[in-house]
Amino acid sequence: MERVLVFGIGLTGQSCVRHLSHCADIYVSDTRMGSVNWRNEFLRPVLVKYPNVRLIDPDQVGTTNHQFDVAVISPGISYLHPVVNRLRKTDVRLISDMDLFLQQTEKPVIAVTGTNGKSSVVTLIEAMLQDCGFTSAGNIGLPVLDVAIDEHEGFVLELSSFQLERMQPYRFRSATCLNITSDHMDQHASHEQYAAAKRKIYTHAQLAVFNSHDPETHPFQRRDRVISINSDEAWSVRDDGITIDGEEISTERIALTGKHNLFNLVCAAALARDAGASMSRIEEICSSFQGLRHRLEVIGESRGVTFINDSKATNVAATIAAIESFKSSKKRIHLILGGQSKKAELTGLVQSVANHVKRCVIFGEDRERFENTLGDCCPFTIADNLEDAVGYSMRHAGAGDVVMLSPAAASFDMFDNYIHRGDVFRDAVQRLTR
Ligand code: UMA
Repeated sequence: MERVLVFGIGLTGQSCVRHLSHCADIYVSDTRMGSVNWRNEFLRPVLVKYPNVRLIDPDQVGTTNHQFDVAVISPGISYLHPVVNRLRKTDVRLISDMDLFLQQTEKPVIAVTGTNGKSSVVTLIEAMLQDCGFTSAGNIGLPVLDVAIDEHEGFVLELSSFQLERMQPYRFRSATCLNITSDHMDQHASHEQYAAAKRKIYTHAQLAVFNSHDPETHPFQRRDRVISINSDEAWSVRDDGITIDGEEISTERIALTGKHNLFNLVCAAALARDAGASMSRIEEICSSFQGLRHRLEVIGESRGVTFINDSKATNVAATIAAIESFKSSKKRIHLILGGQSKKAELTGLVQSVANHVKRCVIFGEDRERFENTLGDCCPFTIADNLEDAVGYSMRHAGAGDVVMLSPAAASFDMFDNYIHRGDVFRDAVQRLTR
């Protein structure tokens, strides 16, 4: 049997152990092995269920004492990590859970990447293709190896830059890179390397769909089959609506707001239509889909103040899009932001904050970086935690204002993930508005 190292025991690592347990000699490792909480929550259930799985200290991985045939590296571990560097110097084959999944199926796969909007577009495509038996997986929250392949006719995969950089190029039925802005600079060597990982999605794709106005997201080479949104009149975004396969749909018939969402709709429709979605189903989704949880989600109203949870905004571009989506409503925004900035350039926020934000409350690990960047743009305060940030914003907000959590940063300094952060925000709002 092959000796397989599963490095990183989160959702992906666990799915790999389940998938490989019957056919390989499995070793697991994780950089969090010293944490009691992590051992109890993640490691123990794996070792109890799979007693043959062996645990190995990360310091030992890649040394002469421990050699493997194959290593699966979880997406949360940087390819620049010293353990990965050591492994690369051995004969080990580095593969990903995506490779293991894609080796098993000839069914159509639609692949979606981009810095922002991936989950919304994947959810839209899945809904548009509901009658055609497609299901979604990947970075959206479900490891691909946990998908029941036989029960579906096709797959819509959300792929992060980490998943793309560590998988073999695959012959997707269609692929898109929605946008590329600065993100994850703590885990990629450069912006160029991050962008290259994203554009790898097109390598063998049969159809490439992209925004003609955004050259950084275009395929490296000329392709036979493309939909170049906004240069192709049949697929475009206008101020008053969108055109899908030559058919105009006005904004009154679209539930989502914000120009970035109009692009997301056209892109999702192009990919879904190619895979068999009917126009009537696409139009139905355009008029009914109101967005995802934690994504510009209206979670309550009190004394005329609207509370918006945009916890999924884990980078600067997502927060700018959130602020700009209120441009035409002229509402005054009380913005709560901060967390782990991932070494991103924050100055992109300055103009939007100066133009549209009334007050900022800054919290989290990189609060000083946010303070130094935004300090002159609008009045601000520093909060110790998210609950205090909500309380402070509420005291200053008046009727017609918006209090919005849109952090422009990752959540891992204080929360399990962006979902946990959004739930804490919601609880604080509910408690304080009772
Ligand atoms: N970690 C360590 N040491 C390790 C392994 C992980 O500290 O040895 C940390 C990572 O740095 C990260 C956390 O643990 O902070 C989770 O990492 P993981 O690789 O165990 O993640 P999984 O639980 O397997 O979840 C991953 C994706 N997470 C990441 O890429 C960080 C999930 O995307 C995805 O839904 C899941 O696989 C199934 O495909 C989440 C995410 O935050 C939503 N993605 C990033 C994003 O969208 O910005 C890329």
